[in-house]
Amino acid sequence: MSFLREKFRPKGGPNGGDGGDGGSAFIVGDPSINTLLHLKFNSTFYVQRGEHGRGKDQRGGNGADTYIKVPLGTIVWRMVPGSPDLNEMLADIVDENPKLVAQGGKGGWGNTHYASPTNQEPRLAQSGEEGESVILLLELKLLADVGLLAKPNAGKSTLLSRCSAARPKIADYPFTTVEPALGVVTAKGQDFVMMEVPGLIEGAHDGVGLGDEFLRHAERARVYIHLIDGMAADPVEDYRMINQELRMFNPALEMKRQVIAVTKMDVTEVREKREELRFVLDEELVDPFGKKPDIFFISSVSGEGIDTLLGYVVDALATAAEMPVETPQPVAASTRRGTRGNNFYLDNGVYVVESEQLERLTALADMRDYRVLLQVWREMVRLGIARGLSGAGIEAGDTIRIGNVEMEWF
Ligand SMILES: Nc1nc2c(ncn2[C@@H]2O[C@H](COP(=O)(O)OP(=O)(O)OP(=O)(O)O)[C@@H](O)[C@H]2O)c(=O)[nH]1
Ligand SMILES: [Mg+2]
Repeated sequence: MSFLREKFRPKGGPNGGDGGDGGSAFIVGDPSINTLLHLKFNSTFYVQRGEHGRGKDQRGGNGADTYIKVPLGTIVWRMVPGSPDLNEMLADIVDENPKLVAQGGKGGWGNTHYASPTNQEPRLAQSGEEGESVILLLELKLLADVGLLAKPNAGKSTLLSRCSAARPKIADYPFTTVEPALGVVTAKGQDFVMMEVPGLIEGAHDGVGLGDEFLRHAERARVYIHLIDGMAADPVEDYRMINQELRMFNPALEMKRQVIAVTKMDVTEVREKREELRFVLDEELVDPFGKKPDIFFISSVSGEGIDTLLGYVVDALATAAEMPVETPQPVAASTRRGTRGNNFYLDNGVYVVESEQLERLTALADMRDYRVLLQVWREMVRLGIARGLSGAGIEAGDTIRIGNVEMEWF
Protein backbone atom coordinates (compact mmCIF):
# COMPACT_ATOMS: atom_id res chain seq x y z
CA MET A 1 0.00 0.00 0.00
CA SER A 2 1.42 3.36 -0.96
CA PHE A 3 0.24 6.86 -1.83
CA LEU A 4 1.77 9.52 -3.97
CA ARG A 5 3.31 12.17 -1.70
CA GLU A 6 4.89 15.19 -3.34
CA LYS A 7 5.70 18.61 -2.05
CA PHE A 8 2.74 20.39 -3.62
CA ARG A 9 0.44 17.39 -3.82
CA PRO A 10 0.12 16.20 -0.25
CA LYS A 11 -2.89 14.07 -1.06
CA GLY A 12 -1.88 12.26 -4.25
CA GLY A 13 -3.61 9.05 -5.32
CA PRO A 14 -2.69 5.47 -4.42
CA ASN A 15 0.40 4.15 -6.16
CA GLY A 16 1.19 0.81 -4.55
CA GLY A 17 2.53 -1.58 -7.22
CA ASP A 18 1.56 -5.22 -7.42
CA GLY A 19 3.64 -7.96 -5.88
CA GLY A 20 5.69 -10.20 -8.16
CA ASP A 21 4.63 -13.76 -8.86
CA GLY A 22 6.23 -16.56 -6.90
CA GLY A 23 8.54 -18.90 -8.79
CA SER A 24 7.40 -22.34 -9.92
CA ALA A 25 9.12 -25.69 -9.57
CA PHE A 26 10.02 -27.83 -12.57
CA ILE A 27 11.52 -31.25 -12.94
CA VAL A 28 13.92 -31.54 -15.82
CA GLY A 29 15.65 -34.54 -17.35
CA ASP A 30 19.45 -34.45 -17.43
CA PRO A 31 21.21 -37.09 -19.55
CA SER A 32 24.42 -36.69 -17.56
CA ILE A 33 22.99 -38.23 -14.39
CA ASN A 34 22.01 -41.87 -13.87
CA THR A 35 20.76 -41.92 -10.30
CA LEU A 36 18.53 -40.05 -7.89
CA LEU A 37 21.16 -40.12 -5.15
CA HIS A 38 21.69 -36.36 -5.26
CA LEU A 39 18.13 -35.96 -4.00
CA LYS A 40 18.41 -38.46 -1.20
CA PHE A 41 19.53 -36.04 1.50
CA ASN A 42 18.42 -32.88 -0.20
CA SER A 43 14.83 -33.44 -1.01
CA THR A 44 12.94 -30.33 0.08
CA PHE A 45 12.92 -27.39 -2.26
CA TYR A 46 11.63 -23.93 -1.44
CA VAL A 47 11.00 -21.91 -4.55
CA GLN A 48 11.82 -18.21 -4.47
CA ARG A 49 8.95 -15.91 -3.53
CA GLY A 50 7.94 -12.90 -5.57
CA GLU A 51 9.16 -9.49 -4.45
CA HIS A 52 6.86 -7.07 -2.71
CA GLY A 53 5.26 -4.37 -4.77
CA ARG A 54 6.69 -0.90 -4.23
CA GLY A 55 5.47 2.68 -4.28
CA LYS A 56 5.35 4.71 -7.50
CA ASP A 57 3.40 1.85 -9.09
CA GLN A 58 6.43 -0.40 -9.24
CA ARG A 59 5.65 -4.05 -9.57
CA GLY A 60 7.80 -6.44 -7.54
CA GLY A 61 10.05 -8.81 -9.46
CA ASN A 62 8.95 -12.40 -10.03
CA GLY A 63 10.58 -15.14 -7.98
CA ALA A 64 13.01 -17.32 -9.92
CA ASP A 65 11.82 -20.76 -10.95
CA THR A 66 13.51 -23.82 -9.50
CA TYR A 67 14.67 -26.64 -11.76
CA ILE A 68 15.24 -30.02 -10.19
CA LYS A 69 17.43 -32.31 -12.28
CA VAL A 70 16.68 -36.00 -12.59
CA PRO A 71 17.96 -38.78 -14.86
CA LEU A 72 16.06 -39.53 -18.02
CA GLY A 73 13.60 -42.31 -17.26
CA THR A 74 12.38 -40.81 -13.98
CA ILE A 75 8.68 -41.26 -13.37
CA VAL A 76 7.21 -38.51 -11.22
CA TRP A 77 4.33 -39.39 -8.93
CA ARG A 78 2.41 -36.90 -6.84
CA MET A 79 0.95 -37.84 -3.50
CA VAL A 80 -2.73 -37.09 -3.34
CA PRO A 81 -3.29 -34.91 -0.26
CA GLY A 82 -5.41 -36.69 2.28
CA SER A 83 -4.96 -40.15 0.76
CA PRO A 84 -1.49 -41.34 1.68
CA ASP A 85 -1.79 -44.52 -0.36
CA LEU A 86 -2.82 -42.82 -3.54
CA ASN A 87 -0.32 -41.38 -5.99
CA GLU A 88 -0.99 -39.85 -9.37
CA MET A 89 1.47 -40.11 -12.21
CA LEU A 90 2.52 -36.59 -13.14
CA ALA A 91 5.17 -37.14 -15.75
CA ASP A 92 7.54 -39.58 -17.33
CA ILE A 93 10.76 -37.66 -17.87
CA VAL A 94 12.08 -38.93 -21.19
CA ASP A 95 13.62 -35.74 -22.56
CA GLU A 96 15.09 -32.45 -21.44
CA ASN A 97 11.85 -30.44 -21.50
CA PRO A 98 11.11 -29.08 -18.01
CA LYS A 99 7.87 -30.35 -16.50
CA LEU A 100 5.92 -28.08 -14.17
CA VAL A 101 5.30 -29.79 -10.84
CA ALA A 102 4.33 -26.92 -8.54
CA GLN A 103 2.92 -23.61 -9.68
CA GLY A 104 4.01 -20.43 -7.92
CA GLY A 105 1.37 -18.06 -6.56
CA LYS A 106 0.34 -14.90 -8.35
CA GLY A 107 1.53 -11.66 -6.82
CA GLY A 108 -1.04 -9.65 -4.86
CA TRP A 109 -2.61 -6.43 -6.08
CA GLY A 110 -1.29 -3.13 -4.84
CA ASN A 111 -3.78 -0.66 -3.36
CA THR A 112 -4.06 1.11 -6.75
CA HIS A 113 -6.50 -1.65 -7.76
CA TYR A 114 -8.87 -0.79 -4.97
CA ALA A 115 -9.35 2.83 -5.92
CA SER A 116 -12.83 3.67 -7.16
CA PRO A 117 -14.91 6.82 -7.60
CA THR A 118 -16.22 6.31 -4.09
CA ASN A 119 -12.91 5.18 -2.63
CA GLN A 120 -10.09 7.60 -3.38
CA GLU A 121 -7.97 6.42 -0.52
CA PRO A 122 -7.79 2.63 -0.82
CA ARG A 123 -6.17 1.24 2.31
CA LEU A 124 -6.32 -2.37 1.16
CA ALA A 125 -3.74 -4.39 -0.70
CA GLN A 126 -3.80 -8.05 -1.50
CA SER A 127 -1.27 -10.53 -0.18
CA GLY A 128 0.27 -12.87 -2.71
CA GLU A 129 -1.51 -16.06 -3.65
CA GLU A 130 -0.15 -19.10 -1.90
CA GLY A 131 2.15 -21.18 -4.07
CA GLU A 132 1.42 -24.81 -4.69
CA SER A 133 3.02 -27.30 -2.36
CA VAL A 134 3.43 -30.90 -3.49
CA ILE A 135 5.00 -34.11 -2.29
CA LEU A 136 6.53 -36.04 -5.15
CA LEU A 137 7.76 -39.59 -5.36
CA LEU A 138 10.41 -40.23 -7.96
CA GLU A 139 10.81 -43.64 -9.49
CA LEU A 140 13.71 -44.29 -11.79
CA LYS A 141 13.44 -46.73 -14.65
CA LEU A 142 16.43 -45.85 -16.74
CA LEU A 143 15.94 -45.46 -20.46
CA ALA A 144 18.29 -47.65 -22.42
CA ASP A 145 17.92 -49.52 -25.67
CA VAL A 146 19.94 -52.49 -24.56
CA GLY A 147 20.21 -53.95 -21.08
CA LEU A 148 23.15 -56.13 -20.07
CA LEU A 149 21.85 -58.94 -17.93
CA ALA A 150 24.13 -61.33 -16.13
CA LYS A 151 25.26 -62.73 -12.87
CA PRO A 152 27.80 -60.72 -10.92
CA ASN A 153 31.36 -60.76 -12.28
CA ALA A 154 30.33 -62.02 -15.73
CA GLY A 155 32.05 -59.12 -17.48
CA LYS A 156 29.27 -56.56 -18.03
CA SER A 157 31.35 -53.53 -17.11
CA THR A 158 34.24 -54.75 -19.23
CA LEU A 159 31.99 -55.09 -22.27
CA LEU A 160 30.40 -51.68 -21.66
CA SER A 161 33.80 -49.98 -21.43
CA ARG A 162 35.00 -51.86 -24.49
CA CYS A 163 32.24 -50.54 -26.71
CA SER A 164 31.31 -47.15 -25.21
CA ALA A 165 32.89 -44.21 -23.44
CA ALA A 166 31.39 -45.33 -20.13
CA ARG A 167 33.97 -46.30 -17.48
CA PRO A 168 32.25 -48.33 -14.81
CA LYS A 169 34.56 -49.89 -12.25
CA ILE A 170 35.87 -53.32 -13.22
CA ALA A 171 37.18 -55.80 -10.69
CA ASP A 172 37.49 -59.51 -10.15
CA TYR A 173 34.82 -59.76 -7.49
CA PRO A 174 31.03 -59.76 -7.60
CA PHE A 175 28.96 -56.57 -7.16
CA THR A 176 31.64 -54.20 -8.34
CA THR A 177 28.94 -52.22 -10.08
CA VAL A 178 26.32 -51.19 -7.57
CA GLU A 179 24.29 -48.77 -9.61
CA PRO A 180 23.27 -48.92 -13.25
CA ALA A 181 25.83 -47.59 -15.72
CA LEU A 182 24.95 -46.24 -19.17
CA GLY A 183 27.02 -45.82 -22.30
CA VAL A 184 26.39 -44.83 -25.90
CA VAL A 185 27.46 -47.48 -28.39
CA THR A 186 27.95 -46.91 -32.10
CA ALA A 187 27.66 -49.88 -34.44
CA LYS A 188 26.75 -50.09 -38.12
CA GLY A 189 26.50 -46.30 -38.14
CA GLN A 190 23.79 -46.33 -35.48
CA ASP A 191 23.89 -45.15 -31.88
CA PHE A 192 22.17 -46.93 -29.06
CA VAL A 193 22.31 -46.73 -25.28
CA MET A 194 23.64 -49.77 -23.45
CA MET A 195 23.01 -50.18 -19.76
CA GLU A 196 24.69 -52.39 -17.22
CA VAL A 197 22.19 -53.58 -14.68
CA PRO A 198 24.08 -54.56 -11.53
CA GLY A 199 24.55 -58.31 -11.25
CA LEU A 200 21.52 -60.45 -10.58
CA ILE A 201 21.49 -63.33 -8.16
CA GLU A 202 18.93 -65.83 -7.07
CA GLY A 203 16.06 -64.08 -5.29
CA ALA A 204 16.76 -60.78 -7.07
CA HIS A 205 13.09 -60.36 -7.96
CA ASP A 206 12.39 -60.43 -4.24
CA GLY A 207 14.96 -57.81 -3.38
CA VAL A 208 17.97 -60.04 -2.69
CA GLY A 209 21.13 -58.03 -3.46
CA LEU A 210 18.95 -55.02 -4.32
CA GLY A 211 17.81 -57.07 -7.29
CA ASP A 212 14.36 -55.55 -7.53
CA GLU A 213 15.89 -52.07 -7.69
CA PHE A 214 18.01 -53.22 -10.60
CA LEU A 215 15.38 -55.22 -12.41
CA ARG A 216 13.20 -52.11 -12.43
CA HIS A 217 15.72 -50.53 -14.81
CA ALA A 218 15.61 -53.55 -17.07
CA GLU A 219 11.92 -52.94 -17.64
CA ARG A 220 12.34 -50.36 -20.35
CA ALA A 221 15.23 -51.81 -22.31
CA ARG A 222 14.11 -53.07 -25.70
CA VAL A 223 16.67 -55.80 -26.15
CA TYR A 224 18.81 -57.66 -23.63
CA ILE A 225 22.31 -58.89 -24.08
CA HIS A 226 22.42 -61.83 -21.78
CA LEU A 227 26.04 -62.34 -20.84
CA ILE A 228 27.12 -65.78 -19.79
CA ASP A 229 30.39 -66.03 -17.94
CA GLY A 230 32.49 -68.53 -19.90
CA MET A 231 34.42 -69.30 -16.74
CA ALA A 232 31.32 -70.12 -14.71
CA ALA A 233 30.96 -73.59 -13.26
CA ASP A 234 27.55 -74.12 -14.85
CA PRO A 235 26.76 -71.52 -17.55
CA VAL A 236 23.41 -73.09 -18.45
CA GLU A 237 22.23 -73.00 -14.88
CA ASP A 238 23.22 -69.30 -14.67
CA TYR A 239 21.19 -68.57 -17.76
CA ARG A 240 18.14 -70.33 -16.34
CA MET A 241 18.44 -68.52 -13.03
CA ILE A 242 18.53 -65.07 -14.64
CA ASN A 243 15.47 -65.83 -16.76
CA GLN A 244 13.67 -67.17 -13.74
CA GLU A 245 14.33 -63.90 -11.87
CA LEU A 246 13.16 -61.86 -14.84
CA ARG A 247 9.96 -63.83 -15.08
CA MET A 248 9.23 -63.58 -11.39
CA PHE A 249 9.84 -59.84 -11.35
CA ASN A 250 7.60 -59.21 -14.31
CA PRO A 251 6.48 -61.94 -16.74
CA ALA A 252 6.48 -59.42 -19.60
CA LEU A 253 10.25 -59.10 -19.34
CA GLU A 254 10.87 -62.68 -20.32
CA MET A 255 9.16 -61.98 -23.63
CA LYS A 256 11.79 -59.48 -24.64
CA ARG A 257 14.38 -60.23 -27.21
CA GLN A 258 17.56 -61.68 -25.74
CA VAL A 259 20.90 -61.93 -27.46
CA ILE A 260 23.14 -64.49 -25.79
CA ALA A 261 26.86 -63.80 -25.51
CA VAL A 262 29.36 -66.08 -23.81
CA THR A 263 32.27 -63.99 -22.49
CA LYS A 264 35.96 -64.38 -21.75
CA MET A 265 36.78 -66.30 -24.94
CA ASP A 266 40.39 -65.11 -24.73
CA VAL A 267 40.91 -67.43 -21.77
CA THR A 268 42.35 -70.70 -23.04
CA GLU A 269 40.13 -73.00 -20.99
CA VAL A 270 37.07 -71.16 -22.15
CA ARG A 271 38.15 -71.22 -25.76
CA GLU A 272 38.74 -74.96 -25.53
CA LYS A 273 35.21 -75.43 -24.18
CA ARG A 274 33.70 -73.35 -26.96
CA GLU A 275 32.16 -76.11 -29.08
CA GLU A 276 31.07 -78.02 -26.03
CA LEU A 277 29.45 -74.87 -24.63
CA ARG A 278 27.73 -74.20 -27.91
CA PHE A 279 26.33 -77.71 -27.91
CA VAL A 280 25.10 -77.67 -24.32
CA LEU A 281 23.62 -74.19 -24.59
CA ASP A 282 21.96 -74.99 -27.87
CA GLU A 283 20.33 -78.01 -26.26
CA GLU A 284 19.04 -75.98 -23.36
CA LEU A 285 18.32 -72.51 -24.63
CA VAL A 286 14.87 -72.00 -25.94
CA ASP A 287 13.47 -68.51 -25.88
CA PRO A 288 9.83 -67.94 -24.86
CA PHE A 289 8.76 -68.03 -28.50
CA GLY A 290 10.17 -71.53 -28.84
CA LYS A 291 13.05 -70.35 -31.01
CA LYS A 292 16.69 -71.14 -30.54
CA PRO A 293 18.39 -67.88 -29.64
CA ASP A 294 21.59 -67.03 -31.41
CA ILE A 295 24.71 -67.54 -29.34
CA PHE A 296 27.74 -65.31 -29.67
CA PHE A 297 31.19 -65.92 -28.28
CA ILE A 298 33.09 -62.81 -27.35
CA SER A 299 36.03 -61.46 -25.48
CA SER A 300 35.89 -57.93 -24.17
CA VAL A 301 39.62 -58.14 -23.56
CA SER A 302 40.76 -59.11 -27.07
CA GLY A 303 37.73 -57.62 -28.80
CA GLU A 304 36.93 -60.91 -30.51
CA GLY A 305 33.33 -61.22 -31.64
CA ILE A 306 32.30 -57.81 -30.36
CA ASP A 307 31.59 -56.17 -33.74
CA THR A 308 29.51 -59.12 -34.89
CA LEU A 309 27.54 -59.05 -31.64
CA LEU A 310 26.89 -55.30 -31.82
CA GLY A 311 25.85 -55.49 -35.46
CA TYR A 312 23.38 -58.20 -34.56
CA VAL A 313 22.05 -56.07 -31.69
CA VAL A 314 21.47 -53.13 -34.02
CA ASP A 315 19.34 -55.38 -36.24
CA ALA A 316 17.49 -56.75 -33.23
CA LEU A 317 16.72 -53.19 -32.08
CA ALA A 318 15.32 -52.33 -35.49
CA THR A 319 12.68 -55.02 -35.13
CA ALA A 320 12.14 -54.85 -31.34
CA ALA A 321 8.96 -53.29 -30.06
CA GLU A 322 9.06 -49.77 -28.65
CA MET A 323 8.76 -49.69 -24.85
CA PRO A 324 6.63 -52.78 -24.42
CA VAL A 325 6.02 -52.17 -20.72
CA GLU A 326 3.10 -49.85 -20.11
CA THR A 327 3.28 -46.82 -17.88
CA PRO A 328 0.06 -45.10 -16.84
CA GLN A 329 -1.18 -41.90 -18.47
CA PRO A 330 -0.04 -38.76 -16.68
CA VAL A 331 -2.58 -36.50 -14.98
CA ALA A 332 -2.75 -32.73 -15.49
CA ALA A 333 0.36 -30.89 -14.36
CA SER A 334 -1.01 -28.50 -11.77
CA THR A 335 -3.35 -29.14 -8.88
CA ARG A 336 -4.06 -25.43 -8.75
CA ARG A 337 -7.64 -25.39 -7.65
CA GLY A 338 -8.56 -21.92 -8.89
CA THR A 339 -9.85 -19.36 -6.44
CA ARG A 340 -11.72 -20.98 -3.62
CA GLY A 341 -15.37 -19.95 -3.36
CA ASN A 342 -16.76 -17.88 -0.52
CA ASN A 343 -18.32 -19.57 2.43
CA PHE A 344 -18.98 -19.06 6.13
CA TYR A 345 -19.95 -21.07 9.18
CA LEU A 346 -20.60 -20.50 12.87
CA ASP A 347 -17.97 -21.64 15.33
CA ASN A 348 -18.79 -21.02 19.02
CA GLY A 349 -20.69 -17.84 18.24
CA VAL A 350 -17.99 -16.58 15.85
CA TYR A 351 -18.84 -16.25 12.17
CA VAL A 352 -15.89 -17.77 10.32
CA VAL A 353 -15.69 -16.40 6.79
CA GLU A 354 -13.83 -18.56 4.28
CA SER A 355 -12.90 -16.52 1.27
CA GLU A 356 -9.55 -16.58 -0.44
CA GLN A 357 -10.11 -13.09 -1.80
CA LEU A 358 -10.96 -11.61 1.60
CA GLU A 359 -8.24 -13.52 3.40
CA ARG A 360 -5.65 -12.15 1.02
CA LEU A 361 -6.86 -8.64 1.82
CA THR A 362 -6.99 -8.95 5.59
CA ALA A 363 -3.57 -10.62 5.69
CA LEU A 364 -1.98 -7.26 4.94
CA ALA A 365 -4.60 -4.98 6.47
CA ASP A 366 -4.26 -2.99 9.66
CA MET A 367 -7.62 -3.83 11.18
CA ARG A 368 -7.26 -1.23 13.92
CA ASP A 369 -7.75 1.46 11.31
CA TYR A 370 -11.47 2.21 10.92
CA ARG A 371 -10.91 3.20 7.25
CA VAL A 372 -9.53 -0.27 6.63
CA LEU A 373 -12.45 -1.89 8.43
CA LEU A 374 -14.84 0.07 6.31
CA GLN A 375 -13.12 -0.98 3.12
CA VAL A 376 -13.00 -4.63 4.13
CA TRP A 377 -16.69 -4.39 4.86
CA ARG A 378 -17.32 -2.92 1.40
CA GLU A 379 -15.45 -5.84 -0.14
CA MET A 380 -17.67 -8.20 1.83
CA VAL A 381 -20.70 -6.46 0.35
CA ARG A 382 -19.18 -6.64 -3.13
CA LEU A 383 -18.44 -10.35 -2.80
CA GLY A 384 -21.97 -11.05 -1.55
CA ILE A 385 -20.68 -12.29 1.81
CA ALA A 386 -22.38 -9.50 3.76
CA ARG A 387 -25.76 -10.49 2.39
CA GLY A 388 -25.17 -14.12 3.34
CA LEU A 389 -24.16 -13.17 6.86
CA SER A 390 -27.19 -10.97 7.48
CA GLY A 391 -29.37 -13.69 6.02
CA ALA A 392 -27.92 -16.01 8.67
CA GLY A 393 -28.99 -13.55 11.36
CA ILE A 394 -25.72 -11.84 12.18
CA GLU A 395 -26.17 -8.80 14.44
CA ALA A 396 -24.13 -5.72 15.18
CA GLY A 397 -21.48 -6.58 17.75
CA ASP A 398 -21.10 -10.19 16.60
CA THR A 399 -17.57 -11.31 15.81
CA ILE A 400 -16.44 -12.47 12.37
CA ARG A 401 -13.14 -14.15 11.68
CA ILE A 402 -11.38 -13.91 8.33
CA GLY A 403 -8.16 -15.88 8.16
CA ASN A 404 -6.17 -14.76 11.20
CA VAL A 405 -8.06 -11.58 11.98
CA GLU A 406 -11.30 -10.90 13.77
CA MET A 407 -13.58 -7.92 13.46
CA GLU A 408 -16.90 -6.84 14.80
CA TRP A 409 -19.98 -6.71 12.64
CA PHE A 410 -21.48 -3.26 12.45
N1 LIG B 1 39.95 -62.66 -19.61
C1 LIG B 1 38.85 -61.95 -19.59
N2 LIG B 1 38.45 -61.41 -18.43
C2 LIG B 1 37.35 -60.68 -18.44
C3 LIG B 1 36.58 -60.45 -19.61
N3 LIG B 1 35.51 -59.69 -19.29
C4 LIG B 1 35.62 -59.43 -17.97
N4 LIG B 1 36.71 -60.03 -17.45
C5 LIG B 1 37.16 -60.00 -16.05
O1 LIG B 1 36.11 -60.46 -15.23
C6 LIG B 1 36.08 -59.74 -14.01
C7 LIG B 1 34.72 -59.11 -13.81
O2 LIG B 1 34.50 -58.16 -14.83
P1 LIG B 1 33.46 -56.99 -14.70
O3 LIG B 1 33.38 -56.33 -16.02
O4 LIG B 1 33.76 -56.15 -13.51
O5 LIG B 1 32.15 -57.85 -14.44
P2 LIG B 1 30.69 -57.34 -14.08
O6 LIG B 1 29.76 -58.30 -14.69
O7 LIG B 1 30.55 -55.90 -14.43
O8 LIG B 1 30.72 -57.55 -12.50
P3 LIG B 1 29.79 -56.85 -11.39
O9 LIG B 1 29.66 -55.42 -11.75
O10 LIG B 1 30.58 -57.06 -10.15
O11 LIG B 1 28.52 -57.60 -11.42
C8 LIG B 1 37.19 -58.72 -14.10
O12 LIG B 1 38.32 -59.21 -13.44
C9 LIG B 1 37.45 -58.60 -15.59
O13 LIG B 1 38.77 -58.22 -15.87
C10 LIG B 1 37.02 -61.05 -20.83
O14 LIG B 1 36.44 -60.93 -21.90
N5 LIG B 1 38.18 -61.80 -20.74
MG1 LIG C 1 30.12 -54.29 -13.31
